[in-house]
Amino acid sequence: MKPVIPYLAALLLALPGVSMAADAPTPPAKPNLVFLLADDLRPDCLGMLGHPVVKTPNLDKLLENGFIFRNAYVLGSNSGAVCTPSRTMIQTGMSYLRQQKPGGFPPEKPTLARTIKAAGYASIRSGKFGNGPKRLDDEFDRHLDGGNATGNADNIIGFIKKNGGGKPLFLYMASHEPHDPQFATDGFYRMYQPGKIPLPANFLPFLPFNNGEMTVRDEKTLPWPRTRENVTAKLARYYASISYWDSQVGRVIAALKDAGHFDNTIFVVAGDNGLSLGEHGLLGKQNVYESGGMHVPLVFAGPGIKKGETKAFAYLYEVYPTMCELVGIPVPPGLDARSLAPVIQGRQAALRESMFTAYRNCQRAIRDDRWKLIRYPLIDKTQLFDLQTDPHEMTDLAGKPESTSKIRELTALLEKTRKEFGDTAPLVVSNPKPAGWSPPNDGMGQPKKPRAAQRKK
Ligand SMILES: [Ca+2]
Repeated sequence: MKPVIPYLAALLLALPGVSMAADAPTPPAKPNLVFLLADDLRPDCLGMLGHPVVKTPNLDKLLENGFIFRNAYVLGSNSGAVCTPSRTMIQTGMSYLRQQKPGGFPPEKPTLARTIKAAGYASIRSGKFGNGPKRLDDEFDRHLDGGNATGNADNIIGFIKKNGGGKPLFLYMASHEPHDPQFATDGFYRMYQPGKIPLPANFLPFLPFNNGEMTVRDEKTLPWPRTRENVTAKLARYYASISYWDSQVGRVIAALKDAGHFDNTIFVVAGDNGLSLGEHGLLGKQNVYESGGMHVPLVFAGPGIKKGETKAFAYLYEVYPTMCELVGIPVPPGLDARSLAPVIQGRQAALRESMFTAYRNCQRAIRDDRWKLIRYPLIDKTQLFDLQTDPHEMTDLAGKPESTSKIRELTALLEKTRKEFGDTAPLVVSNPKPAGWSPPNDGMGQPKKPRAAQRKK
Protein backbone atom coordinates (compact mmCIF):
# COMPACT_ATOMS: atom_id res chain seq x y z
CA MET A 1 0.00 0.00 0.00
CA LYS A 2 1.31 3.44 -0.87
CA PRO A 3 1.08 6.13 1.81
CA VAL A 4 -1.46 8.30 0.03
CA ILE A 5 -2.59 10.47 2.93
CA PRO A 6 0.67 12.40 3.52
CA TYR A 7 0.96 13.14 -0.20
CA LEU A 8 -2.63 14.40 -0.37
CA ALA A 9 -2.06 16.57 2.68
CA ALA A 10 1.10 18.06 1.14
CA LEU A 11 -0.78 18.70 -2.09
CA LEU A 12 -3.60 20.50 -0.28
CA LEU A 13 -1.18 22.63 1.71
CA ALA A 14 0.53 23.65 -1.51
CA LEU A 15 -2.73 25.15 -2.87
CA PRO A 16 -3.24 28.89 -2.25
CA GLY A 17 -5.67 29.63 0.56
CA VAL A 18 -5.69 26.09 1.94
CA SER A 19 -4.35 25.36 5.39
CA MET A 20 -4.62 22.41 7.72
CA ALA A 21 -7.11 23.01 10.51
CA ALA A 22 -5.53 22.73 13.93
CA ASP A 23 -7.64 19.70 14.77
CA ALA A 24 -7.09 17.87 11.46
CA PRO A 25 -6.11 14.25 12.05
CA THR A 26 -2.38 13.69 11.77
CA PRO A 27 -1.36 10.78 9.57
CA PRO A 28 -0.59 7.65 11.56
CA ALA A 29 3.05 7.23 12.55
CA LYS A 30 5.01 4.78 10.46
CA PRO A 31 5.63 1.50 12.24
CA ASN A 32 9.01 0.98 13.83
CA LEU A 33 11.23 -1.61 12.16
CA VAL A 34 13.20 -4.16 14.17
CA PHE A 35 15.54 -6.43 12.23
CA LEU A 36 16.97 -9.28 14.31
CA LEU A 37 19.71 -10.92 12.27
CA ALA A 38 21.46 -13.89 13.84
CA ASP A 39 24.89 -15.08 12.68
CA ASP A 40 24.83 -18.61 11.15
CA LEU A 41 21.28 -19.48 12.25
CA ARG A 42 19.94 -22.60 10.54
CA PRO A 43 16.54 -22.38 8.81
CA ASP A 44 14.63 -24.40 11.43
CA CYS A 45 16.39 -23.33 14.63
CA LEU A 46 13.58 -21.55 16.46
CA GLY A 47 10.97 -23.32 18.56
CA MET A 48 8.16 -21.66 16.59
CA LEU A 49 9.63 -23.05 13.38
CA GLY A 50 9.14 -26.54 14.78
CA HIS A 51 12.65 -27.35 15.97
CA PRO A 52 12.43 -30.33 18.34
CA VAL A 53 15.30 -29.38 20.66
CA VAL A 54 16.22 -25.70 20.71
CA LYS A 55 14.37 -23.45 23.17
CA THR A 56 13.54 -19.90 22.07
CA PRO A 57 10.58 -18.78 24.21
CA ASN A 58 10.92 -15.05 23.55
CA LEU A 59 11.13 -15.34 19.78
CA ASP A 60 8.37 -17.96 19.78
CA LYS A 61 6.04 -15.55 21.55
CA LEU A 62 7.12 -12.60 19.40
CA LEU A 63 6.55 -14.48 16.16
CA GLU A 64 3.54 -16.62 17.11
CA ASN A 65 1.31 -14.66 14.73
CA GLY A 66 4.02 -14.08 12.16
CA PHE A 67 4.48 -15.06 8.54
CA ILE A 68 7.17 -17.67 7.81
CA PHE A 69 9.16 -18.13 4.60
CA ARG A 70 10.21 -21.80 4.69
CA ASN A 71 12.22 -21.48 1.49
CA ALA A 72 14.37 -18.40 2.07
CA TYR A 73 17.93 -18.44 0.76
CA VAL A 74 21.09 -16.39 0.48
CA LEU A 75 21.81 -15.94 -3.23
CA GLY A 76 25.39 -17.11 -2.79
CA SER A 77 28.91 -16.16 -1.86
CA ASN A 78 32.24 -15.34 -3.49
CA SER A 79 34.07 -16.16 -0.25
CA GLY A 80 34.18 -18.71 2.56
CA ALA A 81 32.87 -15.90 4.76
CA VAL A 82 29.33 -16.17 3.39
CA CYS A 83 28.28 -13.58 6.00
CA THR A 84 29.98 -10.80 4.10
CA PRO A 85 28.25 -10.93 0.71
CA SER A 86 25.02 -11.87 2.48
CA ARG A 87 25.05 -8.78 4.70
CA THR A 88 26.19 -6.57 1.85
CA MET A 89 23.30 -7.81 -0.27
CA ILE A 90 20.88 -7.10 2.58
CA GLN A 91 22.11 -3.53 2.78
CA THR A 92 22.22 -2.91 -0.97
CA GLY A 93 19.45 -5.07 -2.42
CA MET A 94 21.87 -6.03 -5.19
CA SER A 95 23.24 -9.41 -6.32
CA TYR A 96 26.78 -9.98 -5.00
CA LEU A 97 27.60 -11.29 -8.48
CA ARG A 98 27.38 -7.72 -9.75
CA GLN A 99 29.43 -6.21 -6.90
CA GLN A 100 32.84 -7.66 -7.63
CA LYS A 101 34.33 -4.66 -9.41
CA PRO A 102 37.25 -2.81 -7.80
CA GLY A 103 36.00 -0.08 -5.50
CA GLY A 104 33.04 -2.10 -4.30
CA PHE A 105 29.51 -0.85 -4.09
CA PRO A 106 28.96 2.48 -5.90
CA PRO A 107 28.27 5.24 -3.34
CA GLU A 108 25.49 6.79 -5.42
CA LYS A 109 23.35 3.62 -5.28
CA PRO A 110 20.57 3.41 -2.68
CA THR A 111 21.16 1.48 0.52
CA LEU A 112 18.91 0.08 3.23
CA ALA A 113 20.16 2.44 5.93
CA ARG A 114 19.92 5.55 3.77
CA THR A 115 16.51 4.67 2.33
CA ILE A 116 14.98 4.16 5.75
CA LYS A 117 16.68 7.19 7.29
CA ALA A 118 15.44 9.37 4.42
CA ALA A 119 11.90 8.31 5.33
CA GLY A 120 12.34 9.92 8.74
CA TYR A 121 13.54 7.03 10.89
CA ALA A 122 16.06 7.16 13.73
CA SER A 123 18.34 4.17 13.15
CA ILE A 124 20.88 2.03 14.95
CA ARG A 125 22.84 -1.02 13.93
CA SER A 126 24.47 -2.92 16.76
CA GLY A 127 26.42 -6.05 15.97
CA LYS A 128 29.58 -7.63 14.67
CA PHE A 129 31.95 -5.32 12.80
CA GLY A 130 33.82 -6.49 9.75
CA ASN A 131 30.97 -8.54 8.35
CA GLY A 132 30.33 -6.26 5.43
CA PRO A 133 31.43 -2.89 4.08
CA LYS A 134 31.89 -0.51 7.00
CA ARG A 135 30.60 2.39 4.93
CA LEU A 136 27.19 0.75 4.69
CA ASP A 137 27.05 0.16 8.43
CA ASP A 138 28.19 3.71 9.15
CA GLU A 139 25.13 5.02 7.32
CA PHE A 140 23.03 4.23 10.40
CA ASP A 141 22.64 7.07 12.92
CA ARG A 142 24.47 4.86 15.41
CA HIS A 143 26.74 1.94 14.56
CA LEU A 144 28.10 -0.02 17.51
CA ASP A 145 29.35 -3.48 18.39
CA GLY A 146 28.19 -4.76 21.73
CA GLY A 147 30.52 -7.78 21.56
CA ASN A 148 27.77 -10.30 22.28
CA ALA A 149 23.97 -10.43 22.49
CA THR A 150 23.97 -8.81 25.95
CA GLY A 151 26.04 -5.87 24.74
CA ASN A 152 24.07 -5.50 21.54
CA ALA A 153 20.77 -5.60 23.45
CA ASP A 154 22.18 -2.96 25.83
CA ASN A 155 23.01 -0.72 22.88
CA ILE A 156 19.59 -1.16 21.29
CA ILE A 157 17.75 -0.64 24.59
CA GLY A 158 19.76 2.53 25.26
CA PHE A 159 18.81 3.82 21.83
CA ILE A 160 15.10 3.07 22.44
CA LYS A 161 15.22 5.01 25.72
CA LYS A 162 16.91 8.02 24.12
CA ASN A 163 14.55 8.12 21.16
CA GLY A 164 11.24 8.03 22.99
CA GLY A 165 9.16 10.20 20.72
CA GLY A 166 9.02 11.77 17.32
CA LYS A 167 10.79 9.65 14.78
CA PRO A 168 9.91 6.01 14.15
CA LEU A 169 12.77 3.63 14.99
CA PHE A 170 14.81 1.31 12.82
CA LEU A 171 16.68 -1.11 15.09
CA TYR A 172 19.08 -3.57 13.42
CA MET A 173 20.43 -6.04 15.96
CA ALA A 174 23.10 -8.05 14.13
CA SER A 175 23.94 -10.54 16.82
CA HIS A 176 27.17 -12.53 16.97
CA GLU A 177 25.28 -15.65 17.98
CA PRO A 178 25.19 -18.59 17.34
CA HIS A 179 28.43 -18.40 15.27
CA ASP A 180 31.33 -20.39 16.73
CA PRO A 181 33.10 -20.21 19.10
CA GLN A 182 29.69 -20.15 20.68
CA PHE A 183 29.01 -17.71 23.45
CA ALA A 184 26.36 -18.28 26.10
CA THR A 185 26.14 -17.89 29.82
CA ASP A 186 26.46 -21.04 31.92
CA GLY A 187 22.75 -21.68 32.43
CA PHE A 188 22.21 -22.00 28.71
CA TYR A 189 25.00 -24.55 28.29
CA ARG A 190 23.33 -26.67 30.95
CA MET A 191 20.07 -26.76 28.97
CA TYR A 192 21.47 -29.07 26.28
CA GLN A 193 23.00 -32.49 26.88
CA PRO A 194 24.92 -33.83 23.86
CA GLY A 195 23.81 -37.39 24.67
CA LYS A 196 20.18 -36.41 24.19
CA ILE A 197 20.67 -34.58 20.89
CA PRO A 198 19.92 -36.61 17.76
CA LEU A 199 22.33 -36.71 14.84
CA PRO A 200 21.06 -35.32 11.54
CA ALA A 201 19.25 -37.89 9.37
CA ASN A 202 21.88 -37.39 6.66
CA PHE A 203 24.91 -37.44 8.96
CA LEU A 204 28.10 -38.78 7.37
CA PRO A 205 31.66 -39.08 8.75
CA PHE A 206 32.86 -37.14 5.69
CA LEU A 207 31.69 -36.08 2.23
CA PRO A 208 33.23 -38.58 -0.20
CA PHE A 209 33.79 -36.11 -3.04
CA ASN A 210 35.59 -32.79 -3.41
CA ASN A 211 32.99 -30.01 -3.46
CA GLY A 212 35.77 -27.44 -3.96
CA GLU A 213 35.92 -26.29 -0.34
CA MET A 214 36.70 -29.33 1.79
CA THR A 215 39.28 -27.88 4.18
CA VAL A 216 38.05 -24.33 4.67
CA ARG A 217 38.16 -22.92 8.20
CA ASP A 218 34.64 -24.05 9.23
CA GLU A 219 35.27 -27.62 8.10
CA LYS A 220 38.34 -27.75 10.35
CA THR A 221 36.45 -26.95 13.54
CA LEU A 222 36.17 -30.73 14.09
CA PRO A 223 38.48 -33.53 12.94
CA TRP A 224 37.60 -36.13 10.33
CA PRO A 225 35.92 -38.52 10.47
CA ARG A 226 33.05 -36.70 12.16
CA THR A 227 31.65 -38.68 15.08
CA ARG A 228 28.38 -38.77 16.99
CA GLU A 229 30.19 -37.46 20.05
CA ASN A 230 31.86 -34.44 18.56
CA VAL A 231 28.94 -33.42 16.33
CA THR A 232 26.35 -33.61 19.12
CA ALA A 233 28.69 -31.67 21.44
CA LYS A 234 28.92 -28.97 18.78
CA LEU A 235 25.13 -28.97 18.35
CA ALA A 236 24.67 -28.58 22.13
CA ARG A 237 26.87 -25.47 22.19
CA TYR A 238 25.10 -24.13 19.12
CA TYR A 239 21.66 -24.54 20.67
CA ALA A 240 22.85 -22.96 23.93
CA SER A 241 24.04 -19.93 22.02
CA ILE A 242 20.66 -19.60 20.27
CA SER A 243 18.81 -19.74 23.60
CA TYR A 244 21.15 -17.12 25.03
CA TRP A 245 20.52 -14.84 22.01
CA ASP A 246 16.78 -15.41 22.46
CA SER A 247 17.01 -14.27 26.09
CA GLN A 248 18.59 -10.98 25.02
CA VAL A 249 16.02 -10.47 22.27
CA GLY A 250 13.51 -10.78 25.12
CA ARG A 251 15.12 -7.76 26.82
CA VAL A 252 14.76 -5.70 23.63
CA ILE A 253 11.10 -6.70 23.33
CA ALA A 254 10.49 -5.69 26.95
CA ALA A 255 12.14 -2.30 26.32
CA LEU A 256 9.92 -1.70 23.29
CA LYS A 257 6.88 -2.53 25.42
CA ASP A 258 8.03 -0.24 28.25
CA ALA A 259 8.46 2.61 25.75
CA GLY A 260 5.01 2.04 24.25
CA HIS A 261 6.48 1.11 20.85
CA PHE A 262 5.79 -2.60 20.71
CA ASP A 263 2.33 -2.58 19.14
CA ASN A 264 3.45 -0.37 16.26
CA THR A 265 6.55 -2.37 15.34
CA ILE A 266 7.27 -4.71 12.45
CA PHE A 267 9.78 -7.42 13.30
CA VAL A 268 11.95 -9.28 10.82
CA VAL A 269 13.89 -12.27 12.17
CA ALA A 270 16.47 -14.05 10.03
CA GLY A 271 19.92 -15.61 9.87
CA ASP A 272 22.67 -14.20 7.64
CA ASN A 273 23.47 -17.69 6.28
CA GLY A 274 22.76 -21.31 7.08
CA LEU A 275 25.23 -23.86 8.45
CA SER A 276 25.89 -27.57 8.12
CA LEU A 277 26.42 -29.35 11.44
CA GLY A 278 27.22 -32.92 10.46
CA GLU A 279 24.87 -33.24 7.46
CA HIS A 280 26.71 -34.98 4.59
CA GLY A 281 29.84 -34.88 6.80
CA LEU A 282 30.03 -31.10 6.41
CA LEU A 283 30.32 -28.40 9.09
CA GLY A 284 30.30 -25.05 7.39
CA LYS A 285 28.31 -22.67 5.28
CA GLN A 286 30.41 -23.39 2.19
CA ASN A 287 27.96 -25.70 0.44
CA VAL A 288 24.60 -25.42 -1.31
CA TYR A 289 22.78 -28.38 0.20
CA GLU A 290 19.43 -27.55 1.82
CA SER A 291 21.21 -28.03 5.16
CA GLY A 292 24.12 -25.86 3.98
CA GLY A 293 25.09 -22.24 3.86
CA MET A 294 22.35 -20.70 1.76
CA HIS A 295 19.07 -21.85 3.35
CA VAL A 296 18.04 -19.46 6.13
CA PRO A 297 15.15 -18.69 8.49
CA LEU A 298 12.99 -15.66 7.62
CA VAL A 299 9.93 -14.55 9.59
CA PHE A 300 7.95 -11.30 9.56
CA ALA A 301 5.56 -10.21 12.32
CA GLY A 302 3.70 -7.09 13.37
CA PRO A 303 0.81 -4.84 12.42
CA GLY A 304 -0.78 -5.75 9.09
CA ILE A 305 0.95 -9.14 8.90
CA LYS A 306 -1.29 -12.18 9.21
CA LYS A 307 -0.19 -15.47 10.72
CA GLY A 308 0.85 -17.89 8.01
CA GLU A 309 3.64 -19.57 6.16
CA THR A 310 4.68 -20.19 2.60
CA LYS A 311 7.01 -22.34 0.56
CA ALA A 312 7.35 -19.51 -1.96
CA PHE A 313 11.01 -18.94 -2.77
CA ALA A 314 12.52 -15.82 -1.22
CA TYR A 315 15.99 -14.35 -1.20
CA LEU A 316 17.18 -13.04 2.15
CA TYR A 317 18.30 -9.72 0.65
CA GLU A 318 14.67 -9.07 -0.27
CA VAL A 319 14.16 -7.93 3.33
CA TYR A 320 15.31 -4.47 2.13
CA PRO A 321 12.47 -3.71 -0.34
CA THR A 322 10.05 -5.75 1.77
CA MET A 323 10.63 -3.65 4.89
CA CYS A 324 10.17 -0.54 2.75
CA GLU A 325 6.88 -1.67 1.31
CA LEU A 326 5.52 -2.91 4.65
CA VAL A 327 5.91 0.56 6.20
CA GLY A 328 4.94 2.57 3.11
CA ILE A 329 8.39 3.74 1.97
CA PRO A 330 8.73 3.74 -1.84
CA VAL A 331 11.11 0.96 -2.93
CA PRO A 332 14.13 2.53 -4.67
CA PRO A 333 14.25 1.67 -8.38
CA GLY A 334 16.95 -0.55 -9.81
CA LEU A 335 17.34 -3.11 -7.02
CA ASP A 336 17.85 -6.80 -7.86
CA ALA A 337 15.87 -7.65 -4.73
CA ARG A 338 12.08 -7.75 -5.01
CA SER A 339 9.60 -6.97 -2.27
CA LEU A 340 8.06 -10.01 -0.60
CA ALA A 341 5.13 -7.93 0.67
CA PRO A 342 2.71 -9.23 -2.02
CA VAL A 343 3.33 -12.77 -0.73
CA ILE A 344 3.09 -11.76 2.92
CA GLN A 345 -0.15 -9.90 2.28
CA GLY A 346 -1.67 -12.75 0.25
CA ARG A 347 -1.88 -10.75 -3.00
CA GLN A 348 0.50 -13.08 -4.82
CA ALA A 349 1.34 -16.74 -4.21
CA ALA A 350 5.01 -16.53 -5.22
CA LEU A 351 7.56 -14.26 -6.88
CA ARG A 352 9.41 -17.00 -8.77
CA GLU A 353 9.15 -20.68 -9.63
CA SER A 354 12.74 -21.68 -8.96
CA MET A 355 15.62 -20.82 -6.67
CA PHE A 356 19.22 -20.32 -7.80
CA THR A 357 22.10 -20.44 -5.32
CA ALA A 358 25.86 -20.31 -5.79
CA TYR A 359 29.11 -20.78 -3.92
CA ARG A 360 32.37 -19.32 -5.31
CA ASN A 361 33.19 -20.89 -8.68
CA CYS A 362 32.78 -24.48 -7.44
CA GLN A 363 29.06 -25.00 -6.73
CA ARG A 364 25.83 -23.94 -8.43
CA ALA A 365 22.31 -25.13 -7.62
CA ILE A 366 18.82 -24.69 -8.95
CA ARG A 367 15.68 -26.09 -7.39
CA ASP A 368 11.95 -25.95 -7.89
CA ASP A 369 9.21 -27.27 -5.63
CA ARG A 370 10.31 -30.84 -6.29
CA TRP A 371 13.65 -31.21 -8.05
CA LYS A 372 17.11 -29.91 -7.24
CA LEU A 373 20.20 -29.97 -9.38
CA ILE A 374 23.65 -29.20 -8.00
CA ARG A 375 26.56 -28.65 -10.37
CA TYR A 376 30.22 -28.88 -9.28
CA PRO A 377 32.11 -27.58 -12.35
CA LEU A 378 35.63 -28.08 -10.97
CA ILE A 379 35.13 -31.86 -10.69
CA ASP A 380 32.59 -32.16 -13.54
CA LYS A 381 29.95 -33.56 -11.19
CA THR A 382 26.19 -33.10 -11.22
CA GLN A 383 23.73 -34.22 -8.57
CA LEU A 384 19.96 -34.56 -8.88
CA PHE A 385 17.62 -34.91 -5.93
CA ASP A 386 13.87 -35.41 -5.61
CA LEU A 387 13.18 -33.17 -2.64
CA GLN A 388 9.62 -34.45 -2.30
CA THR A 389 10.72 -37.97 -1.45
CA ASP A 390 14.28 -37.13 -0.36
CA PRO A 391 14.32 -33.79 1.50
CA HIS A 392 17.72 -34.56 3.05
CA GLU A 393 19.38 -35.03 -0.36
CA MET A 394 20.64 -38.53 0.39
CA THR A 395 19.89 -40.27 -2.94
CA ASP A 396 21.63 -38.77 -5.95
CA LEU A 397 19.60 -39.66 -9.04
CA ALA A 398 22.07 -38.17 -11.53
CA GLY A 399 23.50 -41.50 -12.68
CA LYS A 400 20.12 -43.01 -13.57
CA PRO A 401 19.17 -43.14 -17.27
CA GLU A 402 15.67 -41.86 -16.51
CA SER A 403 17.20 -38.69 -15.02
CA THR A 404 18.74 -37.51 -18.30
CA SER A 405 15.88 -35.30 -19.46
CA LYS A 406 15.36 -33.75 -16.02
CA ILE A 407 19.08 -32.94 -15.76
CA ARG A 408 19.00 -31.36 -19.21
CA GLU A 409 15.93 -29.30 -18.30
CA LEU A 410 17.33 -28.09 -14.97
CA THR A 411 20.77 -27.35 -16.44
CA ALA A 412 19.10 -25.12 -19.04
CA LEU A 413 17.10 -23.41 -16.29
CA LEU A 414 20.28 -22.95 -14.25
CA GLU A 415 22.05 -21.34 -17.22
CA LYS A 416 19.16 -18.97 -17.85
CA THR A 417 18.53 -18.03 -14.24
CA ARG A 418 22.09 -17.43 -13.14
CA LYS A 419 22.61 -14.93 -15.95
CA GLU A 420 19.78 -12.84 -14.50
CA PHE A 421 21.92 -12.41 -11.38
CA GLY A 422 25.15 -11.60 -13.23
CA ASP A 423 26.80 -15.02 -12.80
CA THR A 424 29.47 -15.70 -15.42
CA ALA A 425 31.52 -18.55 -13.87
CA PRO A 426 31.65 -21.56 -16.20
CA LEU A 427 29.53 -24.64 -15.50
CA VAL A 428 32.05 -26.73 -17.45
CA VAL A 429 35.84 -26.38 -17.10
CA SER A 430 38.52 -27.72 -19.42
CA ASN A 431 40.61 -29.67 -16.87
CA PRO A 432 38.35 -30.90 -14.08
CA LYS A 433 39.99 -32.39 -10.99
CA PRO A 434 39.32 -35.93 -9.78
CA ALA A 435 36.02 -36.01 -7.88
CA GLY A 436 36.96 -38.35 -5.03
CA TRP A 437 37.93 -37.08 -1.60
CA SER A 438 38.99 -38.71 1.64
CA PRO A 439 40.01 -37.11 4.92
CA PRO A 440 43.60 -35.85 5.19
CA ASN A 441 45.87 -38.23 7.07
CA ASP A 442 48.93 -36.02 7.27
CA GLY A 443 47.55 -33.81 10.05
CA MET A 444 47.17 -30.84 7.73
CA GLY A 445 43.43 -31.13 7.81
CA GLN A 446 43.26 -31.53 11.56
CA PRO A 447 41.80 -28.58 13.40
CA LYS A 448 43.71 -26.28 15.64
CA LYS A 449 42.85 -26.73 19.28
CA PRO A 450 39.38 -25.12 19.50
CA ARG A 451 39.28 -21.91 21.44
CA ALA A 452 37.53 -22.39 24.76
CA ALA A 453 34.03 -21.00 24.56
CA GLN A 454 33.89 -17.69 26.37
CA ARG A 455 31.72 -17.81 29.38
CA LYS A 456 30.23 -15.10 31.48
CA LYS A 457 28.18 -15.34 34.61
CA1 LIG B 1 27.24 -15.75 9.28
